[in-house]
Amino acid sequence: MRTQTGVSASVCLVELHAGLIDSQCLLGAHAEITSVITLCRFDVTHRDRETGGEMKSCRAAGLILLVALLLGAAADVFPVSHEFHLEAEHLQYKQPSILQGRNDVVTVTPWLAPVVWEGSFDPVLLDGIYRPKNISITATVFAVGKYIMFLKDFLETAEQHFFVGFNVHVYVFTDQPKEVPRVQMAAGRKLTVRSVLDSQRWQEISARRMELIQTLIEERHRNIMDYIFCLDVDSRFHGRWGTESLGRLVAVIHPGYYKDPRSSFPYERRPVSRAYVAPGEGDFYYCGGAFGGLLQEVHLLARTCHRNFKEDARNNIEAAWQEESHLNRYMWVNKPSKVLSPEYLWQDFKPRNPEVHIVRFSGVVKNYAKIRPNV
Ligand code: UD2
Repeated sequence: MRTQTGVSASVCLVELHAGLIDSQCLLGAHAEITSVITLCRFDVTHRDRETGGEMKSCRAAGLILLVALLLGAAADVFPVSHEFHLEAEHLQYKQPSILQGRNDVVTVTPWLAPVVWEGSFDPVLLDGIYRPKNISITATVFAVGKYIMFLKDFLETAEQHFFVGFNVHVYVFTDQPKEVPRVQMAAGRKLTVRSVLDSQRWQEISARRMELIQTLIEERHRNIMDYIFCLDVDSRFHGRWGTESLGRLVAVIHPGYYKDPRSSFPYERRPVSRAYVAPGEGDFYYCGGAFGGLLQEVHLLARTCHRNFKEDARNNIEAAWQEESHLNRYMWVNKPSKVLSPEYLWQDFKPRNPEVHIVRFSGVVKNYAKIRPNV
C-alpha cells in the first residue's frame, strides 16, 4: 500500500511538472503528498521501535529530504490560473449593481456557474482583465467534403467577431487543404490546415472530431494553460464572442430546447449506450456545435467522449446524436463552469426570441440532402 501511494504521488508530480493536470488534480496531488508524508512518518516510528533507534537519523534525514523535495516541487509547479486570478487595477467601467440587470432570464445555474447573456457582463472590464494575461485561444473547425463551402464565411466572420484583439489560432481540419480560402488575418491570429480523410458517413465525420481534438491537444499544446473552442463550420459569427466566454469547461445551451422540459431533450435514452442519460437526469441540452474551456479540461472531455463512442461502437451502438449525445452525458456528470446562452449558437431558420438580445454565432440554413455524403 505504501509503495502504491508513493508511486501515484510521484506520477502526479511528474504530470504537474509537465503541466498536464488542473487545480483539482493539484488538490488531489496535495492529498497524495500528505498521505506519503504521513506514511513515511509511520514508517520511521514503526521501524525505530523494531530496530531500536539505529535507523533513526538516516530515516529522519530521508524524510526531511522527501518533504523538502515534495514541497519544493509543489511550490514550483502551481500554475498561475487565468481562471481565478482576475486582476483589474485602474480600469474604468460602469458601476456594477446587484439590484439591476437582466430579470427576464436566469444568469446562474443551480451549481453556480454563470449563464452568459447579453447584459450580464461588462466586455470592457473583461477584456481589460484578460488582455494583460497574453492568453491564446485555439479554435478547431472541420470542413470535410461539401462542408468546405462554409469555411470562407466562418473564417471571415471570425475575424470580425471572435476574440478580436487576442491571440487566436484556428485549426482547420479538411480533406481538401488546397480549397481552404485565403482570409486576411489580423496580427496575432493564424491559421493551420490539417489533412483528414473524408468518410461515407456524416455521422462518422462529426463524431471523429473528438478524437482529432484530443490528439491536437496532446501534440501541440501539452504545456500551455490556455483555451480552446471547438466549433461547427456551417455557422457564421454575427456579434462579439470574446473573453466573457472563457471558463474552465464551457458548454452552449442548444437554441432548440431551452424552453422544454428535460424529458423531451434528445439525450441518448438506451441504457446500453455510454451516452445514456436516465429519465429525471440532465441539466440542459447542450450543442455539439460549440464547446470549449481550458485545454486540459477539453482534452479530458474529448478523450472521454471518444473512448465512450468507441466502446459503444464495439457494442454495435451509435448514440442518437453521435458525439453531441456523449458531450451531453459528459456535461451532466462534469458540470460546466460556464454556460453560454443560445446567443452563442442560434439557428438562422429560427426567428429570434425576445430574450435573445443579440445573436453572436448561428448555424446557417442548409440542405442536408445536398451536402451530406449520406442521408
Ligand atoms: C448537430 C450539431 C453538431 C453535431 C451533430 C450530431 C449543433 C449546431 N450542431 O448538427 O455539432 O453534434 O448534431 O452529429 O449543435 N462535418 C463535415 N462534413 C460533413 C458532415 C459534418 O465537415 O460531411 C462537420 C462540420 O464541421 C459540421 C459538423 O461536422 O459543422 C457537424 O455536422 P452537421 O452540421 O451536419 O451536424 P448537425 O447539423 O446535425
